Amino acid sequence: MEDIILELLRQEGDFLSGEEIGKRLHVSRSAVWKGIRKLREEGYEIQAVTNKGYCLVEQEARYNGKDLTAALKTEKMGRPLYFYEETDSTNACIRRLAQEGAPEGTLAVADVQTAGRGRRGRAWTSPKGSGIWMSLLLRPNIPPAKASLITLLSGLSVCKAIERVTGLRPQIKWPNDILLNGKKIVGILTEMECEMSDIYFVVPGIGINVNTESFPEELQQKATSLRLELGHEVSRNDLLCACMEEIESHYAKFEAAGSFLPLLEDYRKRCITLGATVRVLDREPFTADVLDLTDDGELLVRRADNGKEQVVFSGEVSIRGLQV
Ligand code: BTX
Repeated sequence: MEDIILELLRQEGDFLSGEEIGKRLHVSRSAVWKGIRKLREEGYEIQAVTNKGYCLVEQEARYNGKDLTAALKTEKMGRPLYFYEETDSTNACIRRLAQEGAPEGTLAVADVQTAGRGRRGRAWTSPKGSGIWMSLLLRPNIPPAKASLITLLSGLSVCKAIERVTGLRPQIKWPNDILLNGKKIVGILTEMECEMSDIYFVVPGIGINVNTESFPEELQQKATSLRLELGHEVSRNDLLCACMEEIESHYAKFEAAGSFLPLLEDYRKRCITLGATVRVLDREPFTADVLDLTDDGELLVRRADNGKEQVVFSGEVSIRGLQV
């Protein structure tokens, strides 16, 4: 109830009487009063004036479930949004919600993760109050072999959201890292549950270093944040909402085409791996030149040892001269 009252007061931007709020929401004045009290307890400043009613004293949006949901402009992505002050890993939250039947677009956001995960059992540093740690629930109608395209789609979307909100021009290191000045600013861990031919759900887990002021020693050469690059803070609310908008529009194109083709050119433009010499960290690692991206978002490379062309589907690729 209090969420709707907050939204109503926000939209009004002026005084609304208790009676009017009650009428619009079809509830009693005492239910309105209880809602107002709850909002005040949560820290919202609401002015009350006899004969005029209630007015929300405009405050900067806070990083919580209510303010984020109110700011979202999407139809599907981020709805509903579950906000955790602290959790182990938002990917684990979404897996639990997915198994309970949550709809596509459900988003889990945490202010701090105590067990943030990277790929292959690595840890993802997710300190409090500084980053966007979020996981999205998708139920795409594609074969499991194509699920890795969701990583590319998420990476491209986050990259464009960062461009839009900050004016910076990050680059994508295939398949899942976003870099600024050669350091990692975003990591994406995509997990899925499927059977032979069907995907039950895919979970892109996205970690963005937004306002991190400093990193632990071992990450200082590899990691950076938007704040460190720009010299000022960035609104996590604005950036999260922009990410959801970009994912929504890219996902719609991807689903309509049934392929990554409509997004390929945009991805190519930002992909730092194209044209680079890389080390493919396969079971038997090899060095290769990257020639192109295939229509399915795989890397086409020429091996240095035998000169043969080969497609690299997934896995770890390090770029010569880069620490990440
Ligand atoms: P990755 O395996 O590619 O990268 C992990 C490596 O990145 C670590 O071994 C470390 O060297 C470095 N690293 C750790 N923390 C950071 C950081 N904050 N910034 C830059 N570099 C770092 C990347 O895995 C995938 C990360 C996904 C994180 C999201 S957060 C929301 C969701 N929940 C969850 O548990 N994981 C995802």
